[in-house]
Amino acid sequence: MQLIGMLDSPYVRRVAISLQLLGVPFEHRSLSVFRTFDQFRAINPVVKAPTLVCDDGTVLMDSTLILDYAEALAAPRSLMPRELADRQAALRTIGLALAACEKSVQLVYERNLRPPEKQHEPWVARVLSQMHAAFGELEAELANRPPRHAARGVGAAEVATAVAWDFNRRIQPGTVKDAAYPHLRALSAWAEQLPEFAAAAFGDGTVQVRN
Ligand SMILES: N[C@@H](CCC(=O)N[C@@H](CS)C(=O)NCC(=O)O)C(=O)O
Repeated sequence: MQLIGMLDSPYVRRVAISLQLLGVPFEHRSLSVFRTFDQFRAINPVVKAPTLVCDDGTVLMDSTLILDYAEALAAPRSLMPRELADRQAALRTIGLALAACEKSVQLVYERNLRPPEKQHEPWVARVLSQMHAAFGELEAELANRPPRHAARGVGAAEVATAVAWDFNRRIQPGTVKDAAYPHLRALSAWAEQLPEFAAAAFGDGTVQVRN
């Protein structure tokens, strides 16, 4: 299987870390949806990162759908809790983390892809407020439910949350104030030292997979 996309995308990084944690072997190709558009398009005409080229040649996209397939491949191993209340909590957390990623990415696109005279500040303000809300809710979730990751290991919710936080720090440093998010900082510090996170470091490198 091939995972296509760069690790400066939180969605690609989420998948790269999760595949390792699930024990699903893959090869990583660090193609950019912008700088290597044509090369990417030759693999997936829709040019969405992450793209997963399955062993039978089927091309999947969208991190959540790719991880659905990976979970099926890895079963009974899973990054999702089985118990209903825990699963519901994980789904809520993942939804918040993905919204935080989406809003962070929208800001990058607005600032970097549009010429200054075409930027629309009311839209930027709306996206910023949604991004802050998502991180605020994630922080509250972590504060209200004592994190159990250190005891039970990293799961899908922790991966999504840690990746979203790290991505935001790197692309918009200072936009979300560190001091207000002690639980997110602690989770991130814990997660980033795990081998699966370190092997898929943010940036333009390739996952150092240990199959
Ligand atoms: N919901 C998707 C979002 C993926 C996404 O938007 N990826 C960006 C890279 S961070 C992308 O493909 N951008 C190119 C484009 O949308 O044209 C997921 O979870 O995978």
